[in-house]
Amino acid sequence: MTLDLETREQLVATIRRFVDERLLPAEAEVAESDSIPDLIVEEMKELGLFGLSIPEEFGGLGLTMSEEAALIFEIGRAAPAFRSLFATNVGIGSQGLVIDGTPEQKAQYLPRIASGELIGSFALTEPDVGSDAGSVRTTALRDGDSYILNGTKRYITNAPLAGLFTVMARTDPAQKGAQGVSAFAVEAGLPGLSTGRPEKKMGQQGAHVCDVIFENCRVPASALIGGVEGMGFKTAMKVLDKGRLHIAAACVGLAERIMDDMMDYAVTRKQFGKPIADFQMLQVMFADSRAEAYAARAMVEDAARRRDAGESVATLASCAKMFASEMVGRVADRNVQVHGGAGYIREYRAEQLFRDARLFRIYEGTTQIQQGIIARTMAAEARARLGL
Ligand code: COS
Repeated sequence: MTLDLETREQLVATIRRFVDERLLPAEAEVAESDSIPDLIVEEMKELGLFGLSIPEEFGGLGLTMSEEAALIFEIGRAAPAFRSLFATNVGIGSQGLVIDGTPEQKAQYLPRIASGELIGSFALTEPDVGSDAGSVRTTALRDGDSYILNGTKRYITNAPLAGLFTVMARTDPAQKGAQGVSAFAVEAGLPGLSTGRPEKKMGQQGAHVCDVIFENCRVPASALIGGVEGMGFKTAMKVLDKGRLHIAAACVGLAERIMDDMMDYAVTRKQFGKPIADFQMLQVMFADSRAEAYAARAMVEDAARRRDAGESVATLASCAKMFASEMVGRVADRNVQVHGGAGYIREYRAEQLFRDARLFRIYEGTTQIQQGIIARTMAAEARARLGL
């Protein structure tokens, strides 16, 4: 859906108000209790946040990537744990079905994912398979009208709450690489499927990750996403292309919020008889932060617009994710520095946001993986130019 400008602005304003009035005041409690209050979760559902990217025919808002990014810039201003709760439904936990699912699979799951009744989760990473996503070891072997899954998935966001997993598993053990991997929509609660203990993390308290373990877990053959074996790695890559843009937008939102915190502190805190905002060495940090966040915002907006226009944006999504996640890391670090001693103290939030931001450079593909994707595209383009 392409919203008219007024509706889009209203939606953005509604989300901004929700962030200011409901999420920011709850941040400390969420960090302390490691959970998001039920009332806030209900409000998120009512706002349609779980279904931002799900087509309208399945009950979602059917937003374009540009519209989704505009909202994520706003939500991203709050501690990332809030966004994490619904982000798998908007991104990696639903898009396998949206992009490659059969009509039956979409009808079966997307309405409940859009409403937030079902939490979707994306199970790619394994104990021995991280960046090298084509080497998935979990197996899904055909047995009559079923597949039998065996293996362990690791660091799976929202797995403790999930009702549906998009699971990448090897259907053809003879194929060692990406070609032997298929994607499955696997419902929680099946015999042979269990989840591990939620991990204790560096930051983002309130968001939960754990192992997902398959022990002779029988799933119906109809769970094979798209109904075609061997397409799972490509499905995962397409999902991640979109996911990386979403993450980049979240980084922009968080950086903009951190800059607000930084400047509020800098104009009120006085040293040597004047606000520390007046000191040139700090001004360098402010200006660099503003310019870098603006650049990241422009990258996300451009890549999102191109994706909406039908262009392939895999490389641009990697550029945006790499730049924006590194950028928010620098901004979060400068904020700690500007706060001085207070930057190390829990009450001031600077240290929490610094820890929260650290994950962005890692998940949905590390900075080094993004660099590899970008560089390899550049080399392919050069070879094509030179006819090599
Ligand atoms: N969209 C569609 N298809 C894609 C694609 C994309 N973005 N990227 C790759 N493919 C296709 C390729 O075209 C190739 O197809 P063919 O076999 O038909 O030629 C196939 O997928 C295999 O691709 P490739 O050879 O590039 O795979 P690699 O094993 O070299 O892996 C990287 C590529 C490293 C980019 C991939 O493994 C990756 O993204 N790793 C990071 C994983 C990640 O983000 N993990 C985070 C956990 S999820 S939160």
